[in-house]
Amino acid sequence: MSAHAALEEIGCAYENRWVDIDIPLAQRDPEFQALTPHGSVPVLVDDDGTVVFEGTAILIYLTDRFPDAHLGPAVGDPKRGDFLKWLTYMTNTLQVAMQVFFMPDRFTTSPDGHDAISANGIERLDESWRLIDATCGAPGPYVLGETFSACDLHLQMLTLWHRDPQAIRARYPNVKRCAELVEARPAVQRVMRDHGPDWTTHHPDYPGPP
Ligand SMILES: N[C@@H](CCC(=O)N[C@@H](CS)C(=O)NCC(=O)O)C(=O)O
Repeated sequence: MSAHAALEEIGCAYENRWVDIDIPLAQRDPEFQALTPHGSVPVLVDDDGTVVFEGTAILIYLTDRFPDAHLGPAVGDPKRGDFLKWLTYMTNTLQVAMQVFFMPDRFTTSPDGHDAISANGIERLDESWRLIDATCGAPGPYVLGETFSACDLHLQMLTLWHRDPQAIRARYPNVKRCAELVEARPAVQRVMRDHGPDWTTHHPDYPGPP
């Protein structure tokens, strides 16, 4: 959804193709499989044939490809480092904590112990959200401070990967403020409508924030 929101913010022409990830990888559209060997969405195909998978890589790619959209600091801007590090942190730490929680079987070869792995995922999630909350709070209101960027699109999306997004937001008030600012943007509202109305039913097993 964050990659899609970036395209809407940019206002360029694009075609959206939806992929059913509830079916096994081998049965997914062969064209999709050829584009993204690990089978995950999203994947972007640019007009010149460039293929980019990994959500945050797409955000960085689009930020650089469309500088006039101001989705993040350009190379040479002192804020560029913050932009890269927070996008990377969200994808390789916060999202991984979500995987530990939601998919414990991917983190052990044993059929036992899944509950303990998920419990660890919840702790890791809390750690990551607290860190991001502190960042959005000082100075805030955005991840990079006063300036909106693609980091905020990704952050807002990740707040929805919970059974009860409002509970997550109540626990991390600076994250809440940032997500609400993002959701006030017309481009994001259009994308959220496209992605469906009820995020809270996506992960019915998630017990809520720790
Ligand atoms: N590291 C990837 C992970 C994206 C991701 O978790 N995609 C999920 C849907 S939200 C997916 O495609 N899952 C299908 C699968 O793993 O088979 C990214 O950030 O783009």
